[in-house]
Amino acid sequence: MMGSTIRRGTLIVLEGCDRSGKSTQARMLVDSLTQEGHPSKLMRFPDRTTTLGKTINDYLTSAVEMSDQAIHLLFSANRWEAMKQMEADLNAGTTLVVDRYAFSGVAFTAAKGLDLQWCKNPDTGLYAPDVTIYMDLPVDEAMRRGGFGEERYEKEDFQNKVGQVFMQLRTPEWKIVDASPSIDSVHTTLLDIAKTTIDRAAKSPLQRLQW
Ligand code: Z5A
Ligand code: MG
Repeated sequence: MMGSTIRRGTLIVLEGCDRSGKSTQARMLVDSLTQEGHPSKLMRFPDRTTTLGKTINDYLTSAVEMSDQAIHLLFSANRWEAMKQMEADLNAGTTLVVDRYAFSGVAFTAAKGLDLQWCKNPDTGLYAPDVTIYMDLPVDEAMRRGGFGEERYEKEDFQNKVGQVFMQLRTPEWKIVDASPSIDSVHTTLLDIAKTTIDRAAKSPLQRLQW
């Protein structure tokens, strides 16, 4: 049969500090892309629904304690356990909009003072995003949004450190988006980035994360 090759799906990652609107925007992006005829699926890390994810949730809600190294590896393993399904979805032409990924993994652990390269190693070889969108929001503005302060890492000093590591991880390919305008306005910006990336990504093979 000729001309029936399926365009691969695109891997779109949303990163950023707490309350920058990642989850809100990831949901809206999947809805708009789907409506515009791009099959899309929402994913989030940590995925708290798996066995590993339940332990991560217990850690985040301070129900259990764990060493910094052990929890770091669990967050990474929680991504690795999703890779098979992600590969299947992308090969079937489904675009994945991922709410946090390996960059959060590194930023949160390195902010505790652990070696940056050590933090990167377990996530090396994961599928690399076709685009990483960084939602940029000053921490004091984030704190005025709903829900801040209920989980382990939701403290101003720590969030500032996390933001500094994110800026060390950024590459010229990252899209830095001002997350302070209205939800609809940020959505318009993200949809534009997503559609441009979908057009471009179909022409190139999926990469692995090397850092
Ligand atoms: N973590 C880690 O340590 N290692 C890892 O490998 C990974 C994660 C993957 C839980 O993550 C914690 O795990 C997280 C990092 C760590 N800890 N911290 N901090 P999570 O993703 O499950 O966290 P979350 O509970 O979803 O919160 P969040 O991601 O920080 O929030 P968000 O998704 O960026 O924001 P939101 O839920 O879309 O919006 C927050 C509020 O602001 C909400 O009331 C919205 O209605 C409002 N909002 C959103 N956009 C706007 C605009 N534009 N204007 C005004 N108000 C807005
Ligand atoms: Mg979220």
